[in-house]
Amino acid sequence: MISDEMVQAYRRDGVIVVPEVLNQATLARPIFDEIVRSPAVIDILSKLIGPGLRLHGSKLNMKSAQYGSPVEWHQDWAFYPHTNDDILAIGVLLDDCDLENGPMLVIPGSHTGKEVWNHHGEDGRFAGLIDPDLIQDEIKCAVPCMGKAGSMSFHHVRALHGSATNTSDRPRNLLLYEVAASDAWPLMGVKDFDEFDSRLLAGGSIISPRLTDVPVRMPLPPAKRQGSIYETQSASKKSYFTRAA
Ligand SMILES: O=C(O)CCC(=O)C(=O)O
Repeated sequence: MISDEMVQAYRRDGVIVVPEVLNQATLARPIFDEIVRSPAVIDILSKLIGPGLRLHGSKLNMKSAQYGSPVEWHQDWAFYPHTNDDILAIGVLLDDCDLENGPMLVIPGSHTGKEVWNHHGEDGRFAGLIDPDLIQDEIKCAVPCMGKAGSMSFHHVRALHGSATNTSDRPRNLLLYEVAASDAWPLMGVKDFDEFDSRLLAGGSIISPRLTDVPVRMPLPPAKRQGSIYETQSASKKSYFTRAA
């Protein structure tokens, strides 16, 4: 795994890169795939947006104790508009979550609006967040998604949400899966059809997307630092939540 030359290089340079300490199978963390494909989760998804289901994406939002960053108010729909909005995100609580460790805050009913909120900045580029001054009334209605570790929230792709800094002395780790009805096709396009279909969770391949009357603003031109939601939102001069010093 590590040669004598590498040991010497470490002693000489103080730094080395050891290739492939973990193999691809370990890195792929099949447990994450197993969770979203588990019968209990598929049963809930089928009732909410099924029967055909496709994983759009997944990520782990980690908020460390006394620090973990806020996520500014946004709709996931602004990031990945589709031909219809039968799409949701699952939030798997990996830690017990309460008001102090930065729960996700969701504004009930906000997913039914006729318009899509503007997520662009003054420079005309996608900013991944809504100007908080424009949604003061909505913010007052926000409810926290709290529970014991192992609980899961499911929020509609057009639901307005955000989350505050973790001010507690406990971590708050949230595993997110974005799941679409399999007949919802991403308006940004499908680059690799086989890869697209490999993400089917239930039902077969679909090549006739279902089009519904949904309000859309494309997330273009991309943000200056387009990347994770934290990077995408970082260009904005406005913020609602207070950051740790
Ligand atoms: O981590 C959170 O609390 C919010 C996550 C979120 O809204 C997102 O990543 O889209």
